[in-house]
Amino acid sequence: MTIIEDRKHSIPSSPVTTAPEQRLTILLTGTVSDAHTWNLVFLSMLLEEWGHHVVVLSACVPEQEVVDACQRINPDLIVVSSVNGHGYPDGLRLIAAVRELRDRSALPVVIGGKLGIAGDCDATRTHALMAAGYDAVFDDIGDGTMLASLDGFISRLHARPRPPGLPS
Ligand code: B12
Repeated sequence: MTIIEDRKHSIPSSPVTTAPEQRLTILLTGTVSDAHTWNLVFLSMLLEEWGHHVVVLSACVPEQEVVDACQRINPDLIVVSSVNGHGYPDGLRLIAAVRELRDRSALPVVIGGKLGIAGDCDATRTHALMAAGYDAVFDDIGDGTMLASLDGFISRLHARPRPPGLPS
């Protein structure tokens, strides 16, 4: 009960009146080895509450599936969630596959969760994830700030004009 109350206070309030031009299409995915799903359920509900359109690929998603979804959906942002402790190697493979899409070179991609086996991802690995192509790394170090940081990151993005024929 206490934990739920603590988390409630650390989550930014929901801008349910997000202006249409600020509404992002977000591709939310787990990583290839990660079977956890409540992280994805939680994040999808939160991002929707913040006013965005969320497409969820679920858990244990092969990199190619993320790449295919990226081509199909043309998201404004990819959010990768990993909590099983293998976020670093999984995350590196995933960002390498996404960054091979030359026409998506400017697509923002972030990763977060419980990224390291010991419960956190050390600074060297965080920098390696950034160097590999992530725009932000949100490691769950238990201080409850990561969701506010994600909110801050997203608020700096603006929905790009969408090519005709793609889902809004
Ligand atoms: C339930 C659970 C399971 C269930 C999952 C069922 C399901 N359908 O999801 C089962 C039993 C299947 C499971 C399996 C395993 N689990 Co497990 N599991 C948990 C448990 C108890 C709760 C996870 C949960 O649902 N939390 C609720 C969701 C809403 O929150 P969350 O996942 O913590 O995510 C939060 C943040 O991390 C953040 N977040 C997550 N992603 C992102 C992304 C971004 C961008 C941002 C900003 C934030 C963010 O937002 C969420 C809300 O705050 C945790 C321990 C715990 N108390 O957290 C262990 C835990 C995650 N599991 C763990 C492990 C090791 C495993 C196994 C490897 C165990 C094993 N030896 O088989 C396997 C993994 C198998 C695999 N292939 O992935 C470890 C991971 C250790 C680590 N990261 O260092 C944990 C932390 C337990 C522990 N303390 O050791 N698990």
